[in-house]
Amino acid sequence: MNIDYNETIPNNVGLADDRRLLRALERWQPAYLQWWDDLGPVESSDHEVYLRTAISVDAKGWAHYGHVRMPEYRWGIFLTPPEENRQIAFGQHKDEPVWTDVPGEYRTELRRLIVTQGDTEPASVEQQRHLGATCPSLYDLRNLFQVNVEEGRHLWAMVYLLHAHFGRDGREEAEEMLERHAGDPDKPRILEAFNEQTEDWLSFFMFTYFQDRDGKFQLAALAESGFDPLSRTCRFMLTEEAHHMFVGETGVMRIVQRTCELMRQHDTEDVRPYGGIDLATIQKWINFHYSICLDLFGSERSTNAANYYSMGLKGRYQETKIDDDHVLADAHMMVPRVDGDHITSEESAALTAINLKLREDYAKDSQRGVNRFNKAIAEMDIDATLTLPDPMFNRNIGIFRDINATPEGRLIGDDEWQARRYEWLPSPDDYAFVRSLMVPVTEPGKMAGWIAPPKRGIHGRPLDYDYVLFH
Ligand code: BYC
Ligand code: FE
Ligand code: FE
Repeated sequence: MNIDYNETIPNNVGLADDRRLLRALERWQPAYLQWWDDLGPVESSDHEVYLRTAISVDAKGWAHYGHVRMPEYRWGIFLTPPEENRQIAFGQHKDEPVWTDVPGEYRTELRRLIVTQGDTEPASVEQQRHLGATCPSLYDLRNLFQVNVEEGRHLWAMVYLLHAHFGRDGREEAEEMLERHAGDPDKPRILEAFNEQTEDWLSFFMFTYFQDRDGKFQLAALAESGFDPLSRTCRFMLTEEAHHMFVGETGVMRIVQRTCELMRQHDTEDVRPYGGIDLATIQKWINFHYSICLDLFGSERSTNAANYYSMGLKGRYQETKIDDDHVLADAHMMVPRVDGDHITSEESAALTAINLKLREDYAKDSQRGVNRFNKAIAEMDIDATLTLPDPMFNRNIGIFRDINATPEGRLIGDDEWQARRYEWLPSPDDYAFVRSLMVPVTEPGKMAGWIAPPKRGIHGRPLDYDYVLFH
């Protein structure tokens, strides 16, 4: 299924045959471009960036690579091809044919899921807009912009669903996607972690490691949806998402490597005087980003999540590979419980614990990359490990929101939390230090001193390739 680039909106959904829909999207397009200009990557509109663009939805060779100005990027609408006779895999409509139109009785819930998903995409672009000014290399600058244009496309993916399937209120929601802004006190983004700032590259790599990974898990759960257009669009988004996580994991890995090199070279843990980011600081960034991302899964017990599941709108991670009845009427799961000054757990209906299940799958996936960081540290003969903080640490949503705990999971009082939280989370001084390292490096092939070079370039290009051309 190839994509027609002669269209103003590249797509594989037959837009040319639906004039009403095409006109509605063509009306939204200038507002999107204006938003990109106002709140996308700063002072970047003249750069020519070596970007990949989707030209087909086939797993093999979907991408074309070439230098493009970002405002001219071909944002489009791409769904994976429909699976013949696909059936709903879970919930009370299990085994019924999937819906190609919105089921009227679930319209509100479905719209809400799509809006929440869509809202995060432009939010991340807004959060990252200043990073270009302090890139550690051209290679990294290009990766930042690649992630940004694809998050922009993810917004298109959700806006298409709203326009195509939700009539007037869908169009209104699409407009509001460009009116809420990350960190705006009056019109903030919907989910809390999407209102934080991402002002340094350590934060960017943590963001793409942890927050884009929430994207991976949420998209995977929505890819199971009985609403087939949502499922198909999420399936294609997941192929793009893999690169975002590659950027995050290799970015953190390269910082860890550089830190370990400096530790060995100078025989000290305190590599700050040598322009490196000490492991203790990296750990604080992990503590912060992981804990705010756990909040993105919602409450451990959630009737919303139970409803989404029973209605067949949002499944579990890899739903069809799970060996159970996919209805969960009688299934149970242990859910933590705060009992005065200690934590116990209690049996809860698995249906209401759907968010917790997804969060636990996310935690396992997050841990795997951390293990790889630790392996690299050990291979450099350094006796240190990075860890994910306990799920009780620094939480604002769910069971643990009203308690304080250390990263090891020891409950503490408010006084101790106030006195010690900057032992665990980035302090203003830590931010100031990391920001002091953020000076732009834009000579092809050169790297900032706090990060190791990548193993290889993009799409077979050498490391000193002109990944971004400035004009
Ligand atoms: N912040 O039943 P509950 C991505 C609200 S990332 C603020 O516990 P539910 C990306 C909730 O709305 C993936 N509010 O939770 C990554 C509800 O409000 P009401 C994004 C929150 O609904 C990087 C109340 O609290 N996609 O793609 O089961 C770069 C009780 O809710 C939060 C999705 O999230 C929060 N953290 O689950 C770019 C998928 N958590 O009803 C992109 C779609 C909860 O009291 N969204 N609340 O008004 C969902 O599936 C669900 O909305 C959530 C929340 C999992 C987020
Ligand atoms: Fe995305
Ligand atoms: Fe992403």
